[in-house]
Amino acid sequence: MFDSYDILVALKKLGLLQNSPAWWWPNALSFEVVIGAILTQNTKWENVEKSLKSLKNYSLLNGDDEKSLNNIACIQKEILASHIGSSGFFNQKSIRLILLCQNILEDFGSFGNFVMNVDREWLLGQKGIGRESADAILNYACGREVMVIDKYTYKFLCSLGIDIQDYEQLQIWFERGIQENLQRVFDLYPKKITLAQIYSRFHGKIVEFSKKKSKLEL
Ligand code: 39A
Repeated sequence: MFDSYDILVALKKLGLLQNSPAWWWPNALSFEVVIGAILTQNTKWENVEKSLKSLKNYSLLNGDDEKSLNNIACIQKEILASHIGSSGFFNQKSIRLILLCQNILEDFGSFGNFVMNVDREWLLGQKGIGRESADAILNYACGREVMVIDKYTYKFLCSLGIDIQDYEQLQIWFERGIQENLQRVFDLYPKKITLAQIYSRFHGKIVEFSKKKSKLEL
């Protein structure tokens, strides 16, 4: 029987992230990930990139996390919706993003404090944030040791003959294979790397592999 360590080893040999950022998700460990995690719901990543570009062109997302958080918390919902049209469900996503940013400010005071102190329960209590978005924010924006589970990870494992439908059980399956082989996992990387980044790159590899595979199947 194989485990997720064996999958990581196999995917690592394919060099799938050669042209990707260090954490795979662009501008990881920044406020932009919070926006991207909501925008990517029910749409393709390429559409999210267009929305993020529009927000950047108008300096609403500007590389300063605290200013960007304030910008989105204070923006009119129609204006935000006009920038994120490419991501679909733009009215709903606009309202949810603004509320989320207002709640971050109200409960944490700053993005820096949010990164340090937010937990999964708080995120799941926010309108429009489910388990996948919560875990994407925890791992890719906050650098926490969490493996994101999504349709790619589910279908990937299914294609290998393991059908685990429950989100948490699937997450445990992926995380367990890594944790039980931790030293061997670290030995796969030439430079020092954190467990959080290993999860992020592992998830990224599965997404990139799945996207390549579906293109080949067309
Ligand atoms: N589906 C996706 C993605 N596809 C992605 N990238 C490519 C870079 N990200 C960051 C999130 N979701």
